[in-house]
Amino acid sequence: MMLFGGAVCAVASYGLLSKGFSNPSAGRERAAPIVDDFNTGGWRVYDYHGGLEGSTKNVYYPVTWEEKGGVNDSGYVWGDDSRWRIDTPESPHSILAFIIYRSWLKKGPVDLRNARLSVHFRGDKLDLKGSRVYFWALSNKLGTRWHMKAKPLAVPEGGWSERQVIVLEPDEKLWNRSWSRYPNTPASLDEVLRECESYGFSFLGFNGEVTGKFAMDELVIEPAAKP
Ligand SMILES: [Ca+2]
Repeated sequence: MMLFGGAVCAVASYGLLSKGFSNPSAGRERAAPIVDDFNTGGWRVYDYHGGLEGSTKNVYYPVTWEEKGGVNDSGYVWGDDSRWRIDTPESPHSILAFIIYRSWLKKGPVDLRNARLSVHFRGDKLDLKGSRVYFWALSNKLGTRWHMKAKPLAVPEGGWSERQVIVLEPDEKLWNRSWSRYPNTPASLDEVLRECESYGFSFLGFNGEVTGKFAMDELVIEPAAKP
């Protein structure tokens, strides 16, 4: 079953092709899946002003990479409260615990409309302070971030979650626009997902700064086929 052409070998080991990833769009153009197996690190943790009140400086700390201990004892990454900070310009306030810009990888924007995302999370002494974890997407050019509020993701304590799957449906009822650099002309969800330049996972709904260790592994994003 050749869902992704030449990239099929890269994802076959993740079991995607045999676990409900149907292929209703055979024959239509589909971008290669984005596979972060974290066997070489990557990603960062966002501290929106580095502790300097009034600063507009953005601080991105590297995640910690572990060679083993992830899913099937593979490599994985984690961040903790020594690196993240509550992002107060966001509504509601967020903590952008995991963040990546495509430009860091020297790659252009990606169309995430109707993409299928899967990921594993783990918490260790993670106190969510009543929050949950959500996927978010950003268009830097249009200066707008949306969070997929309808699809919170689980973070089990002391062990890895199952592979969690969400479909990034471009339906604004399922999302919350949490920030815009241009409040009078924020970008629509469709615009942000169509040319997504940055994405990641946030804590939302906390009653204080989330503390502890938050780990991620085997993130796979499969762009939808072009209509
Ligand atoms: Ca891994």
